[in-house]
Amino acid sequence: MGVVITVAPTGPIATKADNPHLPTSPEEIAEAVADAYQAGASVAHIHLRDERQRPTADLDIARRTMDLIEARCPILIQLSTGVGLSVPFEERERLVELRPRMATLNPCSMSFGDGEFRNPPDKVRRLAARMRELGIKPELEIYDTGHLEACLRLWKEGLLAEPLQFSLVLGVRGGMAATADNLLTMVRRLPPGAIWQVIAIGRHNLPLTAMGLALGGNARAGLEDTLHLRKDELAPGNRSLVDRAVTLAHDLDLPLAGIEETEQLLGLPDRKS
Ligand code: KMH
Ligand code: ZN
Repeated sequence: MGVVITVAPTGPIATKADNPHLPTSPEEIAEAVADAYQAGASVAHIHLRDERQRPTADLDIARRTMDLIEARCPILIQLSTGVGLSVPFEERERLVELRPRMATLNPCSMSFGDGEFRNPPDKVRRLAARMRELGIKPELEIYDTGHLEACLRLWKEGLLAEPLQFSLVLGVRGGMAATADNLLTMVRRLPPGAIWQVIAIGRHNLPLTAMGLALGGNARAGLEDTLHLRKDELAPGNRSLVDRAVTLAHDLDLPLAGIEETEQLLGLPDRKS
């Protein structure tokens, strides 16, 4: 089985003031995603911004972004339901009504940098149930060991379809630190058959992404996770970060998963019929 590369072109916090290459409009995001697809990405993790670059769950902006991406390439769209720290859960969860193939599911509330990321248990359960109903594959973003336990409880309640797909998020202030030891701990704790990738934030992005690949995980790349290509050097766009992940996979002798293989690997319900 090949490695799934996910591009995460824009996150919930940084702006063009932090890196002028950050795509923020639907057109810029669609261009960055199409470019990443050409480089080898098969999944696009999407955050949206309004005209003032603020994170938004606006359904028109989301629809337009999805349409622009779909017009350019067949990459699998994973909408972020995390959206941004200031956006209420009720707005965030509505994004799944656009029926992306995948969407994030953040199982727990937590401190997040200088802010707070609110994911109350009853609302998480409601969102998981709705995603299951719509056949949308959850990407379970776990920032600590307790978040894994919360996901396993959802699974036992029948709210998550197999295979479970985890992102091990390391380096967010408020979540687990970006260390090799923490990554190994998390990988050891995953249930058999789980599919996973590393999301390593900031300067730990490169070594922990490489470790994740070497340990049998998938990889994520893009300006959501790091604005830099190397120390003191801003990434000149998402493509450079995706190229770097593709090179890592290639050097480790790992083939890339194309779209169909990714659909099979993740057990995505068929949408064509
Ligand atoms: N930037 C991630 C670590 C989501 O997309 O659902 C957190 C996040 C969550 O953006
Ligand atoms: Zn995200």
